Amino acid sequence: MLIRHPDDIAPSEITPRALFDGRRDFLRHAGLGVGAALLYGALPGDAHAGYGNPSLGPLQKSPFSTDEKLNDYKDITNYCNFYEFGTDKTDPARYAQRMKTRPWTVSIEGLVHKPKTLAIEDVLKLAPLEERIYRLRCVEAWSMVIPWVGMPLSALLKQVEPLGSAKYVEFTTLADAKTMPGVNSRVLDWPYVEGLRLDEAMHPLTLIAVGLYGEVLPNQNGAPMRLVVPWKYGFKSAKSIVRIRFTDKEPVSSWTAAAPREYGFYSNVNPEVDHPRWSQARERRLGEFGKRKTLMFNGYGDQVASLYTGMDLKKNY
Ligand SMILES: Nc1nc2c(c(=O)[nH]1)N[C@H]1C(S)=C(S)[C@@H](COP(=O)(O)O)O[C@H]1N2
Ligand SMILES: [Mo]
Repeated sequence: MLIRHPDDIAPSEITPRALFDGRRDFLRHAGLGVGAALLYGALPGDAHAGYGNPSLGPLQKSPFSTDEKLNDYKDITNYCNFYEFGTDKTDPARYAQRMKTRPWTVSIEGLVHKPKTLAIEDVLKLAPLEERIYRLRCVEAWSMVIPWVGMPLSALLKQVEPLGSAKYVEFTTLADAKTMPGVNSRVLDWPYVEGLRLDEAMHPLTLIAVGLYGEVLPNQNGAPMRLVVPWKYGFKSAKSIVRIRFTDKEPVSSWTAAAPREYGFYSNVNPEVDHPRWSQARERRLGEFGKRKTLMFNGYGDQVASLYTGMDLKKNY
């Protein structure tokens, strides 16, 4: 699998947007769905590119992808939560260009045999890059369908050989007051921290995303690497990760620290457990009028419900 780096890609290689959109429409109208997309994806030179960032293609297609209509690149990159840049949805698009994503390292440490600090270039070489089309469901009751590019988080975690005593994984993200204006405000305790149970972290659906729409991840979506945990509320998917730590204690995430009654450790998408201040039964898909029903585990129950057998999900919200 050839992984190309931003500098290797000539502007002439970038597929114009119309071509990409045209192909998607063709597939949808022909009713061919994911099967045909698999074939197309295997063709050399296929790249869902053309929005401005360097292409990451060619990409493997994932059987875990949904075939729902994708949200526009514009919505995905201009309607963001990244409080380090401000709390308005458009703040990240406006200010995140200041963040420096090269050089970038992530340290993987804690209860492991072989702690490591990896440069982002080395992370990109750990596994073939895949396209994963996932639903993202924010706790604020909106949702999107996003064509991520990434690799299973497990590919990264295996590098350090976790100890038997490791039960949880904690993610810490960048907090640089010089380039991130929101870090000077008190909305959250910085740096942003999130956590998963080890089995959730190792689950094949759990993704380290490095791109979207076939291109390098825009800064506002968490460049150069962010977590994507599609069956949990969006805030579990930490952006711009700098440290991953294995622990034997449940990590305290920033949102839980800020409001423990509102944001629990698990934060699995669950239409039956309301946020104390609003319902989680329905959601608005960006670009649609009206609301649709929220699905248990955001629709990923077949794959993940077994992680929680015997647990009371009203208590473990
Ligand atoms: N570092 C960091 N990561 C973060 C956040 C944040 O404020 N800071 N917001 C979270 C929330 S609430 C959501 S819904 C998703 C949004 O991801 P997107 O903007 O790429 O759609 O990022 C999550 N990751
Ligand atoms: Mo969110």
